[in-house]
Amino acid sequence: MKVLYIIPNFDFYVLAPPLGILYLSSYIKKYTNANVVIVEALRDNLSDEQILNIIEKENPNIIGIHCLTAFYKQAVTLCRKIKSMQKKYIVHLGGVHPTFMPYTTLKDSEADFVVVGEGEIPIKKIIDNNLSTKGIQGVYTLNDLKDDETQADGTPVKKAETVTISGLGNASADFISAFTSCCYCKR
Ligand code: B12
Repeated sequence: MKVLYIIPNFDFYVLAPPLGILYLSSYIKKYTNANVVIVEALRDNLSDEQILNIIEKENPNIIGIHCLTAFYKQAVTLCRKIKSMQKKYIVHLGGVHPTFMPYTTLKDSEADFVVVGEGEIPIKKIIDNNLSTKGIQGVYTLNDLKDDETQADGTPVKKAETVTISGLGNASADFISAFTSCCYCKR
């Protein structure tokens, strides 16, 4: 099983390690037998066509696209391009924007599903279930939703289950931000 994550390219000047995707990658490697490939299109200034070539070469079982509002247009355009490739890949989006606008994101992107909230537990369950997303908390297809806040049965959209970070006990954290020396510099 191979999971391929993409950080889309957009017109931006700040480069930072993609912490969310790195969390997902570490979790998958620790708790499943799947391989992970990360395509850093922002760092490597890749065009969509170059990304599609990498996808063809890597031939992943499932593709995840990181999505903030700042590069929403690029993320949904890329997703639609992947969905129109000859091979039918399973594609999903996650991150801040799909978390608060899951229905709109699904409609705009034509993704198979979105993940609302933290992605670690949902992706592990999806891999364990042989890529079935049925009944996994925080995972939504268009059939599951009425709008951005309401599920098809009228109840509110629920976030994914939360990973408890070792050392923090049951305390909640809004974010964890970590910096090392610049890993993108060759010096
Ligand atoms: C630290 C931080 C930064 C750092 C980044 C450091 C780094 N190494 O990544 C810096 C200062 C560089 C930065 C820059 C920007 N940031 Co910032 N940042 C944050 C902050 C405080 C924490 C992010 C973080 O690392 N979280 C921890 C990781 C583990 O969580 P995560 O990234 O959310 O990922 C989890 C889930 O979202 C999900 N997930 C994420 N991606 C995917 C993909 C898939 C496929 C799946 C299934 C799940 C999934 O699973 C992950 C693991 O649980 C958040 C606020 C917050 N509380 O989250 C704002 C925040 C994300 N930033 C924000 C913004 C606007 C920006 C900028 C656009 C600002 C600007 N105009 O320049 C840039 C964009 C940079 C970029 N290239 O993307 C907004 C985004 C709002 C939005 N609607 O999208 C936030 C939410 C702050 C806010 N409230 O306004 N940021």
